[in-house]
Amino acid sequence: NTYKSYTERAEQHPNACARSLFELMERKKTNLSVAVDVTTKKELLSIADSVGPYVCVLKTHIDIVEDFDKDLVAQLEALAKKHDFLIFEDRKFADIGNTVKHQYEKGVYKIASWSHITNAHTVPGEGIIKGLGEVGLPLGRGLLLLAEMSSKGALTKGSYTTESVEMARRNKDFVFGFIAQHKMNEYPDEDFVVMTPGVGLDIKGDGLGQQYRTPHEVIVESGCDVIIVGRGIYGKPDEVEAQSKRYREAGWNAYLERVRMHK
Ligand code: UP6
Repeated sequence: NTYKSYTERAEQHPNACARSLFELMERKKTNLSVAVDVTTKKELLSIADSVGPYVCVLKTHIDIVEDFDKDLVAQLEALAKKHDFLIFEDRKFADIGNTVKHQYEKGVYKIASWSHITNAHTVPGEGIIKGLGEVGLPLGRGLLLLAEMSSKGALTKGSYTTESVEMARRNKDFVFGFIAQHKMNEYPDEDFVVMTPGVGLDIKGDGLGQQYRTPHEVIVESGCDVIIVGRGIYGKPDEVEAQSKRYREAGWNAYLERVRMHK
């Protein structure tokens, strides 16, 4: 399934969240997700509005925003409608099921109420998926599992990764894919979405362990589906739009090449 078109994958996907993502990617001709890791409401909204036309998913770290308020969420939701993108709060939940359930639904951020997609580490075991699912499933939300991280020395490898994939297989109603560095589909009937951070065209790392690969490496060579780009896009404030166009084109061309190669 990795090598089919996003349209074909949308048509046959059992998970509603994956279906709407694939449809949206084809409609807007983009497999780009921008990670907007800025610390003020004003910057977050301004970047979201600039990159909006070029992305399928806007990725947030809502807990780094110094002046977070309910209005920020309302405005993000309005931008998601205006530009037709999904919101992905990159919360990386990592606790027992009962705790993450509250972290997802309650507290200051009420993530489940506005974020279409969120993600979780698998280190606590499957209870984390069950806990998050109690909140997210009735709302039609989707979950990604962190099967592999992009950073140097990450422990997410070997049996950790393969067992994470097994957990996803057992929870396909809620889990529709992974944060990972290569495709995870192994059987003809399975179609996990792989969203991949650690993507950059100009540099190889950041001095704090991050490692970058190109959209071509990620999409064509490794079979991932969505490229996640942060500082490569918002790093130079006067180039946000130009860089979004550049990464969108690089990601989309890589996807077209992959579909052509496997026809
Ligand atoms: N991210 C990674 N690697 C992972 C998982 N998540 O970098 O394995 C997230 C970071 C950041 C974004 O939390 O929001 O992806 C990458 O940003 P960058 O492109 O500026 O490095």
